[in-house]
Amino acid sequence: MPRIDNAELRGKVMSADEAAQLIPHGAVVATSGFTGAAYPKALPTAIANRAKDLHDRGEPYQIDFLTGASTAPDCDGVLAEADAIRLRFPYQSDPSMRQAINEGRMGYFDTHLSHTARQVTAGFFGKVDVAIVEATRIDADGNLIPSSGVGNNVEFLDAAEKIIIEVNSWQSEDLEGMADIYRIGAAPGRQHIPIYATGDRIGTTYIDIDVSKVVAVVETDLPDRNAPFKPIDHVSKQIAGHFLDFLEDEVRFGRLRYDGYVMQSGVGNVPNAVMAGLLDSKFENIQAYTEVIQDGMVDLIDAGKMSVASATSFSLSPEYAQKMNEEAAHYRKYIITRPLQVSNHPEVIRRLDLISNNGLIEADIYGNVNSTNVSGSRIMNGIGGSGDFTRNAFTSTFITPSVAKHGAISAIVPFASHIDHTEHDAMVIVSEYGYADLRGLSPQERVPRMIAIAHPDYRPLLQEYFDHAKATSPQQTPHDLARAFEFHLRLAETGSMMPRGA
Ligand code: 0RQ
Repeated sequence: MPRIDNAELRGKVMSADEAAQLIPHGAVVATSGFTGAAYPKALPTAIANRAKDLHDRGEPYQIDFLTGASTAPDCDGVLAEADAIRLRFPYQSDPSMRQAINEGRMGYFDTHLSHTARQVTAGFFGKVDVAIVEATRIDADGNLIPSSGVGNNVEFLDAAEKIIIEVNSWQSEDLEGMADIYRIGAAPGRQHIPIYATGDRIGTTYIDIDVSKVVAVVETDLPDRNAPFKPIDHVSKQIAGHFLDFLEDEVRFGRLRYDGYVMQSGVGNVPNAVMAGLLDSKFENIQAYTEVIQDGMVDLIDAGKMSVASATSFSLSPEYAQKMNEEAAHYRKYIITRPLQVSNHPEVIRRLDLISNNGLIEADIYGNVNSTNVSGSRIMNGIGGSGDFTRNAFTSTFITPSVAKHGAISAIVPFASHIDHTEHDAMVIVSEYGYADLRGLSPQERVPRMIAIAHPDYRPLLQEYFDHAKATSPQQTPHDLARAFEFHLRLAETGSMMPRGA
């Protein structure tokens, strides 16, 4: 089948450089792209080159850049390096972009991903001038067949004044049938989302668009650029082991069954180790209602352990992305890609009673969690979907090594220097020393559990802080505000949270 099956849109084919000329300085540009998959591959470089040329001539050129979530070096990376972005929204994880944000060269704001499409269509970021969306194919009616992710594409295409489509022939045509496109509608009169089980399909396999808004179609043949995972290290294995102990204990307490565990999983080394552990576990018919499909889920599907995985996009290593491409006709029996508003919707997450599992930067002794800002200031990535799932899960869990930077930083601190998930949302925290089950406990009852999963070197310091805070401020949540950030202050002054000579 031709990749561009619509005659009118075939007539709009042009080069990426020509299409970039249609995007003026100051434009609000909303694109596909979610965790290294399905992002536009040609336009970002063309826009970056345009920005560099204009900057060299002393002329301004910057756009506001809205996406589904993080993209890749050939999208977020090139645009950040060219200083081509004024404001970026939402989630990013690119090193060059992180640097530009933390150096103040670029504005950045992230929020719970389930809210982002609504915020954009409501005009929080001004009107959307151009949507740039990757598709695997355009059908005869001009509908888009999504590539390796859906993200905010539907709402961006609906909201934008102009549309540019990148048709990427690297993406398998067999991806057709994987997507389940459903518009959640608008209030007043918005209906419920009729997903009652993880694998329910409620929409179409394509995105219908207003063809008259399309100003350019650009043909590409370029791979998604996901970073490969690090090999699973000893600490990750230990954390995964404790997480699996937690699941086993949930079965013992009658809160979970070996059949039909519904998971959400953040991305990274430790979540991958958890999935590797599940391969050898007693759990069967595992289901994912999550944000991204990862290597570990593909392994679980291959092993017959996972029956269905629902997400908005892929976050696969290059090797697994290649495999997905080659065997998409097989995997689409197990995998559903949905609009971000649906994959992360609180209504469905609540209904499915799932167990969420995400990474963190630091947690404090009372269970407040920082996922985003190192020492309260330096952005790492963003909150992404972690809040959507943490707030609405049946049980929310977080996994973390007890220390970062070879022990110079403790992941358990007296007071989190930035709080993304409050003590009201965070329920279970897992490190290589065990799991702290905070459910049903008052703040002070939580402290010994949190200290028990801290690194042994930091436990006496945390205990001393708590004893001191309790003695000087014997209230519900004891704190001595003059000392609450002493770990962070010491880190800033000496490069380590550990006192000299300790
Ligand atoms: O940096 O590689 O330079 O050493 O942070 O840390 O331990 O490898 O863990 O990859 O799971 O990332 C919270 C960032 C954890 C991630 C965060 C440094 C550490 C290392 C990575 P180096 P690890 P992870 C759905 C879910 C928010 C979004 C989310 C995240 C690097 O999980 O972005 O959950 N979460 N989305 O050394 C200084 C500390 C640190 C620290 C770790 N306390 N201080 N540096 N690091 N702790 C997916 C989406 O929403 C798209």
